[in-house]
Amino acid sequence: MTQTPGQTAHNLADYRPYPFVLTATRMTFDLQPKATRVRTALSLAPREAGMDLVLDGGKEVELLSLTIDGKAPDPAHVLRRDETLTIAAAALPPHPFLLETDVRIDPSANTAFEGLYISNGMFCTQCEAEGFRHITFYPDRPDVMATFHVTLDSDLPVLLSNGNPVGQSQGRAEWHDPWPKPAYLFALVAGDLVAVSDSFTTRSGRRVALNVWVRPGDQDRAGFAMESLIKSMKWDEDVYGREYDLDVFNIVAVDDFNMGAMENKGLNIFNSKLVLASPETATDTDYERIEAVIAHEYFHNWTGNRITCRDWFQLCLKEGLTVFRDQQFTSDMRSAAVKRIEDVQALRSRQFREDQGPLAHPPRPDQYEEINNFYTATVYEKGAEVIGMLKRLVGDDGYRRALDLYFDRHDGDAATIEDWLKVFEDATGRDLAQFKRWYTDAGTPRLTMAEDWQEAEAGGTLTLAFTQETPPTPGQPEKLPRVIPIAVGLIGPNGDELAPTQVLEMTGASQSFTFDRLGARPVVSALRGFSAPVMLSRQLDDATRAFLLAHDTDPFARWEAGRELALSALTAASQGKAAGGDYVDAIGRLIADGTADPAFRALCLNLPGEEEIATRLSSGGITPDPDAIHAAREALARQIAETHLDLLSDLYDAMAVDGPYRPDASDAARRSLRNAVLALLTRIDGGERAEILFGIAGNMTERMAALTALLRRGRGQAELAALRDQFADNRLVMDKWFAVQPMAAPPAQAAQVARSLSQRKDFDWKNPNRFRALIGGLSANHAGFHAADGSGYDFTADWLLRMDPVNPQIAARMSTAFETWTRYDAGRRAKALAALERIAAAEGLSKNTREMVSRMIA
Ligand code: 0A1
Ligand code: ZN
Repeated sequence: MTQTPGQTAHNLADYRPYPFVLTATRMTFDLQPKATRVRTALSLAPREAGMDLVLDGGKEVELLSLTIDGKAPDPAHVLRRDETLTIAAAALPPHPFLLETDVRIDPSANTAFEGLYISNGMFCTQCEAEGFRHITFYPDRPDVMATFHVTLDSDLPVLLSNGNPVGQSQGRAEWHDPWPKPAYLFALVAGDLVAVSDSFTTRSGRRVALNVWVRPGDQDRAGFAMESLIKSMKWDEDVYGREYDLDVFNIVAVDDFNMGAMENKGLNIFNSKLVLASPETATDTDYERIEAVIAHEYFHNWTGNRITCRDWFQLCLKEGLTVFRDQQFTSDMRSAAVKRIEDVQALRSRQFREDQGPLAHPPRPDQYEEINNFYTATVYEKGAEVIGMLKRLVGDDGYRRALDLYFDRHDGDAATIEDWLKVFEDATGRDLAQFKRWYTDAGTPRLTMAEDWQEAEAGGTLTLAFTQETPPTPGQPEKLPRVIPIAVGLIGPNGDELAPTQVLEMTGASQSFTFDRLGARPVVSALRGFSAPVMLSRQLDDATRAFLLAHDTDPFARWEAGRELALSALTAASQGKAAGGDYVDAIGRLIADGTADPAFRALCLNLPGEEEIATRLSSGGITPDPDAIHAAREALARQIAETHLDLLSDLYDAMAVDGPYRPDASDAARRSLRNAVLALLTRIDGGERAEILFGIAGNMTERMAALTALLRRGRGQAELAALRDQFADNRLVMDKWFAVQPMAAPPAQAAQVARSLSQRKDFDWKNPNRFRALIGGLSANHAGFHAADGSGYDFTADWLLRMDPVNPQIAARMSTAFETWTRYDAGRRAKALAALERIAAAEGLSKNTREMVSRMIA
């Protein structure tokens, strides 16, 4: 990969082990908002003679004193640079020694939320990836692991750190973590907090105290998080044989958090939106996400903490695997079919989009400037897909053996992708040299399938001829073929399954597979379960797609057939061609099919998003027109509503859920179908159904659905006011309130809606959730963000520039709104480029945003 490598580029090939062994870290924090003192003692031993000791340490860490085995070294041997502290080899003993430092930091000035900061009066930390260096001087890299003994001094009532509590007295708490860990897994929390508590007994009999810590008053919204934690602990024992390994497990909800959550050993810290939920304030999607993220962070205890990464290039080793595990968990807790379809939708909308543009990179990149820019859909979601393919190739038993070997062989290690692949090779005897390209190559392979049918007396023969090709990506103009598992089934003309799913293993650039002795020509159901993250193209008429939508036994392939029908109608219509009939008829049959799973019907009724239509057009070499796409999608939705008005009205009534709100999969499925119907009907009724639902619904799922439907029609002002009056003090609901307005606004008004919201006093933009709500809300409105007059680009650039000096991680992350800019027409491209260049020209731009913008305009 070559991304405008500046002086600060890090390269995978440059890896060298740290020249010192660090065995134990002892720290004492005197927590004061403006001047926190941190005393650190490191037990170090040189690995080789004559090496300088280089510690990481941000500019703002003020060194007060330093000693080696109790004595201050000659100042001439200590060199402080902006980001490091070096002690010359001449000042170091040739044997193990104790290095003690005393530093001062100012948590109250930390608006970047990296290191130690204050959120709503509570001290908390975020150390992944390189936050620890903002707390003290340290070898801040994942392959340096030590036990931690931490003492916290503060008047605040709750004082937490990693590991087990070993002492508690007035104003002081001591924690010991016996599991050696890298600094990125360190955490502390100090605040006025209350806990929802429970316990879990592991299968070998360890009783673990569980706490979900929240601000006083939020306890009644923390119960679901606790239930999710207990389910996760049990599932990891049952499915992976992994037990928890400390006496306590703490989760803390914080309001200011750059990401979703963090797996610090024994002390997970969460964005409060992924902990707090009640029916009145959280949607079904929020509940499902809370369950999944609680599981994700918990699962990291083994895949991430007990086995960590050698360096940050290996990030997908822990993230891809942990996402894969949380996806399996959700499939087991809810509906496997629905989960798979949702995951594919998310992959296509985020990762395929990333892979197609200037930010494309392999799951294991080999170069970066700022690692925080690589917490991407490619590392996470594609990293998980790659593991799904591995599992399909080696089978369930092979996967289990490989994972057991991985945990046995690498417990306590900082491992690599090579180590990971080796356990699969050793456990199954397979050669994975070619498979490894999935980790090292960027880009989404284009897979083409052609069918050839030959009649013969002994029965017909069907040949499937596949070719694969991966388009160029930054720094990788040409790619070699990959191993692609293609799950295929054959369906007879009467709709019966003729040949059950089998996995074809494609390894060449072109390859054919033959099925013979077939009675009659079957319909091929290809890429079942989305068996590989590729774009499949095949010649298929709409009637055959409708046949697959009606008969395929594989739920993903069935949904995909409907999706393809919808996309073919939408891409045609957005280029001014008439279309839509087959899809509208097929969807009518599906709506009428009372035996079909409501969740599945909901997934089929939700039309592909405008972004997805644009991606489809541009991958076919057509310049997408955002306004035409918007108009085509609206027209198709209206056509469905008008054609099937009676069916839809009946379904809307039939799907009402009685009784108290439950966030389980079956009630959520009925609500999602009903809400999909509401979205269609609101396009042609006067909005009455949505207004009534908003007024009577006792839960946020239905209220948000009703509000969104109304805003799309340019209505909903009274409902917005009602929501604000009721929830002005609830940050999480107000985030939704800020997000939905630019997102659902008619495109021509979207930037203006966002701009006027940004002038409100309660647009507390330094809070990452609030910033993401508004700025991300606009970029989720495809035609609004890409408005031809450039208003969406300008507004977004203004705010990225404002955020960058305050919180560079958030600015850099949100800059991905521009990542597809090159696929639009010349007028839009010129305006997007001007906005990006304006950002690039800003004085003092952070390394984070600079890297992103320069990759985007390279
Ligand atoms: N490891 C966490 C994600 C995470 C990454 C970076 C953070 O701050 C920059 C925070 C969280 C996870 O996968 O959940
Ligand atoms: Zn993770």
